[in-house]
Amino acid sequence: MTTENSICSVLGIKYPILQGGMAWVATAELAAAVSNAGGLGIIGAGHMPAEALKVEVLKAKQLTKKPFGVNVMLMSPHVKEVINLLLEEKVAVITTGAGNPGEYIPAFKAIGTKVIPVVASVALAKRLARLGVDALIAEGTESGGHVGELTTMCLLPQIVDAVDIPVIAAGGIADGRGMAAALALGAQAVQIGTRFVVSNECTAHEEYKKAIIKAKDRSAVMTGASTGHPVRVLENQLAREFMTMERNGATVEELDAFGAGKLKLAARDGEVRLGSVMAGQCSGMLNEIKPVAEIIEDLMTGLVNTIDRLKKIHF
Ligand code: TUI
Repeated sequence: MTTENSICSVLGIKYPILQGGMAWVATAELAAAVSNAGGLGIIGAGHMPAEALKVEVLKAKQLTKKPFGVNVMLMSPHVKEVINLLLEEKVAVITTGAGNPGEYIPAFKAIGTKVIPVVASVALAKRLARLGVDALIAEGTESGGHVGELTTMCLLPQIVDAVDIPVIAAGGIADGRGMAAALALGAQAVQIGTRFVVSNECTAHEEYKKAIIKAKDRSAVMTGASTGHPVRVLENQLAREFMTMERNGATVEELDAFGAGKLKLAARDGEVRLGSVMAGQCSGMLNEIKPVAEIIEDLMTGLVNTIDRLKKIHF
């Protein structure tokens, strides 16, 4: 099975699989397991202060000698100090989410760190490609957490056609069939979040993992569309209360205050009724918790089998 392609050589990885940098969920343990298994593990910085993130980065450096990345949430109040820490620690790959990382690109480029922003629109993809980013992650609304409006199926080919740099597909991909579909649409690699949450190495609370395993096709719903910060979560008491507040005309400030701290409550404390269980629409197809290495093996075997099946179709 040879899957070496240009994004793999740029990132120094064996398989074209990046693990989503999920806040409160993607810790050093998960990131290192993914990197050790041949993908690119990514620590989710979320709203962490720089000192806390430094602990995670140093832990990941202990747990793997392979490259790994950090996802920077650009809405974080600590974003400036987090960027400085990542420059100091010379983390190999930075992905960014929930904003425009333009002002930080020159400093990372200067030290050879690969910068890969997550985008949910063609306009931002074009703007960032012009600024010299190394690749882009086109994230469809199927993803968990903070999302855009377009589906992976429609967003991905439009971004592939609009830029000359490698594009990584995210949103709705949880098995080899999804990987094949993403590659068919022009992606060079995939970024996978929810599938890696339900792994042995993920340090999220067991109740969070169980909620994903229990989820059905329509369990992942979008909240917060009225605040301009749409967030996909598994439906629970919190999601229902949030949607009721939205319907009753709550202000953005009220909704933001209500949502604060709820992801930690679910992911760390295991409060999956009153916490925010961010997860993608693919949750319904996930039925078991497995080691990361097996997940990656399944993805690659499924990818190869799908391509073989497609090759046998004749028209
Ligand atoms: O960032 C994500 N997903 C996230 S961040 C997160 S942390 C959080 N915690 C509590 C409430 C809300 C979030 C959980 N999940 N994905 C990457 C992503 N970025 N998706 C969409 C975007 C995006 C959206 C708008 C990127 C840029 C953008 O516009 C920037 C501009 O200037 O046009």
